[in-house]
Amino acid sequence: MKGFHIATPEQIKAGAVTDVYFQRTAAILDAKGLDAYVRAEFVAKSFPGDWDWALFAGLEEVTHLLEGIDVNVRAIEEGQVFRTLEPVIEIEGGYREFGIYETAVLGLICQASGIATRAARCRVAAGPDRQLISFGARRMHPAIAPMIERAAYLGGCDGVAVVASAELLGTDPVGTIPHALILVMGDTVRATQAFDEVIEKKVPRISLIDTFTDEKFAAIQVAEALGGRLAAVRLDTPSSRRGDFFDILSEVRWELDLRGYEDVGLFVSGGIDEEAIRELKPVVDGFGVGTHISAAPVVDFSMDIVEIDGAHVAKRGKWSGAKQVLRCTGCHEDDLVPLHHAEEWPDRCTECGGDVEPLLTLQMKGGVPSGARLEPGDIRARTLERLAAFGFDKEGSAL
Ligand code: PCP
Repeated sequence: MKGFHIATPEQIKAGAVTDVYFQRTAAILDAKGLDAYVRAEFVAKSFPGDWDWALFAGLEEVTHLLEGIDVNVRAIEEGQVFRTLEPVIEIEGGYREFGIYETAVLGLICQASGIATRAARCRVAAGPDRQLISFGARRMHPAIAPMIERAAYLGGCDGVAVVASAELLGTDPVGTIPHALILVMGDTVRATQAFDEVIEKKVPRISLIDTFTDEKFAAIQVAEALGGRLAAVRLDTPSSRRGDFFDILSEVRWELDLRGYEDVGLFVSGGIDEEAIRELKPVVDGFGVGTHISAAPVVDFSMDIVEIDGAHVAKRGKWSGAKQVLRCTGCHEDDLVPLHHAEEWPDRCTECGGDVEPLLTLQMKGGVPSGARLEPGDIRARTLERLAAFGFDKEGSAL
């Protein structure tokens, strides 16, 4: 029995997680004594669904993967907004140095960027005042739960549910109580009281109220049992039993307020997506989002060689030449994508006269990381500032 069906970090670092044709390419080039000094860029030609922007994530692991390989890397920062046809990474070096890592580099940024983007879209839908928690690790292979929830956190989730993920992020894991506890103890109030007695006081008391009876009555009972110690009630009611979820939540809200429990929040989970967040936001204080974020569609990046031994070369359908992405820090209107070696770039935005900043910056030289290393919380804070700068946090903003 091999154990878990996952690649080890050593296998990934050794380039063993590669499509076999890259290994065969290396063998052919070696047999022919050939190589070339290239610049290769990673670009998404399209986005999933109706996305017209995406959030970049995965660079920290790419840097770890390539550390020690004699290449230079330019990249945009993690948590940066990007658009289609804008390079997010460029690797420069002998093709034989890094060609076999194409599979792994793409794998590290496609999935993470999709998750970060979904989390950012949920963040925008929820607005700044609603709690947004990653609840979806259970939908994916446990080996990558920390990566998944790091991307969800960078994208704007306030917290993550998985202990190992929270350790990676340096945060406290966030949770409530499962149906299993209530079923084993046989009663929602008793399970909530046990939670209150046993669990350390800093953990918010959030009771799950949809196991046995109508949510309204369970909410009142747990509020009366815990009084001011009850932070919120969670409704995770499966859609098959939900009926009009907004009406149920409004009724629970009414009954709690009627009895003086205005401070008891409503927390929802189970099938929550951006649309549900927008619909329920008027009456909900927090969202636990699982599958919608953790099983986000991947961003379809590809790696393309755009310069060989200094000459602009690209395959059919791909624009050759090493590039830069220029963004106005004022209006954030359409980015410019000039040649990296362009003699001069515009330093002022033609739309608003604002400053123009190059997004692709040096992250590695000769296999030695050189970019600033930020903590996840700082990357997340920067992401939220960027989403606001793009106006994505405005009510009904164009996503
Ligand atoms: C699930 C659990 C997850 C939620 C739903 C994620 O409820 O609460 O965190 O759902 P999603 O992937 O559809 O967004 P249950 O399966 O009832 O689990 P539990 O009793 O542990 O809450």
